Amino acid sequence: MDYITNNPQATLTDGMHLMVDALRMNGVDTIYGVVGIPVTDLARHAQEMGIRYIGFRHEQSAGNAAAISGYLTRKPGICLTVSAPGFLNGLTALAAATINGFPMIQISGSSDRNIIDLQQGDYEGLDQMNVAKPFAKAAYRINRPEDIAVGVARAIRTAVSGRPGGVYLDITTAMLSATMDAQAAQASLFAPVDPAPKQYPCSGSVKRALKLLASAQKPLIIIGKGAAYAQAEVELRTFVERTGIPFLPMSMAKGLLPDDHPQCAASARSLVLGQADVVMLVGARLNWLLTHGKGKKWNPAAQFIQLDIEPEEIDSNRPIAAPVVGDIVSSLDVMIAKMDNFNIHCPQAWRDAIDAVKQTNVAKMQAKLTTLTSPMNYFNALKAVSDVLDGYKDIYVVNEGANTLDDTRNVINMYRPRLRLDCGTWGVMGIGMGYAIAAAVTSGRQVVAIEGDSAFGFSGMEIETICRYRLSVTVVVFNNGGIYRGNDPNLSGGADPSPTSLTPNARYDKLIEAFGGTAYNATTPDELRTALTAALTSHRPALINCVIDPAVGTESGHIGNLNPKTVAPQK
Ligand code: ADP
Ligand code: TPW
Ligand code: MG
Repeated sequence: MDYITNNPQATLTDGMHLMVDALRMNGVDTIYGVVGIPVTDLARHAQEMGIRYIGFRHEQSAGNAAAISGYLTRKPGICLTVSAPGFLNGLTALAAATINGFPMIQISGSSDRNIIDLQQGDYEGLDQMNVAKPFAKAAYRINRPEDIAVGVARAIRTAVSGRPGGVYLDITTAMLSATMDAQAAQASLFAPVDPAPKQYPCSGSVKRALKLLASAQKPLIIIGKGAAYAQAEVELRTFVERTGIPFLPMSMAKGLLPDDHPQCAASARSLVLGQADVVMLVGARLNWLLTHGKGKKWNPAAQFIQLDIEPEEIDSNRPIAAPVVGDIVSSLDVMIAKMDNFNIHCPQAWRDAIDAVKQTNVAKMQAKLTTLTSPMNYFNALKAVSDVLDGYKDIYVVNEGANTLDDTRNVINMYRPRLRLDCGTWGVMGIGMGYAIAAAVTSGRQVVAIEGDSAFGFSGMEIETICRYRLSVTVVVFNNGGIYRGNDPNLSGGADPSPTSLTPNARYDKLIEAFGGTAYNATTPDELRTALTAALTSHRPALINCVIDPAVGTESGHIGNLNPKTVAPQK
């Protein structure tokens, strides 16, 4: 199969072999995918040439794996899919990656253009590139082996430059088998130079921002996953500690500075949002997660500084008094260099007010965590998880669900950058196993995935993938028998389960036994602590079914207010 690439005498190569050469030249070391016509040989050959191929059970999980690998490594994660249905299965992950600002490339085989364009009904025929366009940062198609080098380079540069995102790269069946001169093919290959260049902010914008910050009585820094992606932890720590300003981490930015940092205001969130007079956003958008920077959660007189690489983001929801457009590391570098010219500080009264609220809220939380119930609730179960994870500060924590998501975010402290991976900007269910797999594959480290029982179901079959590749992943299923709750009635009084119900008393642990992983069932915090400790010590794939009271969840977790308000029709 590989005679052309390995034989310098050969005069011809083809699109499939050259595609692998181009990926290797660009440093691609892993492909996440599902094979079939027309990409099976491509995956085989990539593996043969030293690229790790991780085969999934569903393309959406492969796409999620590629997306989070892009977030973690700043190199685009590669997802390989077959035509039409495989492509569409992966597209959800590509769209979510674009929304989250994660660099990935979905490479999909596609069928015969002549047949597709005349809509004559090809095997798995779909006009994929045009379908992908609205869901991706960009979509490109390679029609000739001669264009592979440029096509791959273009996909990489687009994925990682500016605000990162998902790129769709269409490779046609005809292109994969089309031949070209092998020497010319090798000569055509290149890797893009500096695909994500530093972007310094202009000095006027930095001065404007520092001046505004110096005028604040109640300053606040909000850190988003853009800062985590930018790997700005060193600069951020310098800036935060030298100014003394409190900070609030967005979900995936937890750990960029440790959650137990004295300036962390996470447990006084309502206070700081409600009172801050100057807010500096660092790689965080004013989207729904921050109620668009307006409304009753915010001080109406607050003024904003925003550090972002994407100029169009500025003013997207409300006026920004001091935009700083550039990459976060460069922007913070310049701000740090210039900060001594401004009297930036944090008034003691503001710190004291925050500390007082923190103390009260931490005490309230402590009481919840230590109150035992039978069955367990989210808080006493999470206390058990937290007790164990405090000894594993380098572990990845993947997290999805509603109550399981919100309560875990609040209870489980993060101490290191980029270790918390969750549903992200869209609040997507189904990222769990894909993210867990890629975190384990890219780092070689341990992963714990804390999953609502509903959330787990979206990617649950990938536990077979976890077992097949013997990844050190422990899945903890918070099993309350449903979406939000397991005890909702069917309003008709009929026999069918309610829309939010799942099987009561399901044993998710039994699933992993089928594939040789280790199964645990935990009904008390002590059992959970013991099971999680054993699972992590073993370094083997494991699943803990964690039995949670079906009655304790809240509708939609912390965002029940987003449900449409309806009234029953008058009878
Ligand atoms: P969160 O959900 O944590 O609030 P968002 O995803 O809403 O964070 O915002 C991340 C922001 O960070 C985006 O607006 C994106 O353009 C920006 N961003 C991403 N990478 C960089 C970077 N290297 N430098 C500057 N801004 C970045
Ligand atoms: C792709 C809607 C939001 S949260 C959730 C669903 C289905 C599951 C909540 O139940 P879970 O957690 O996981 O058991 P818990 O602890 O509250 O019981 N489809 C997609 N994404 C979303 N967000 C939904 C549906 C949803
Ligand atoms: Mg549930």
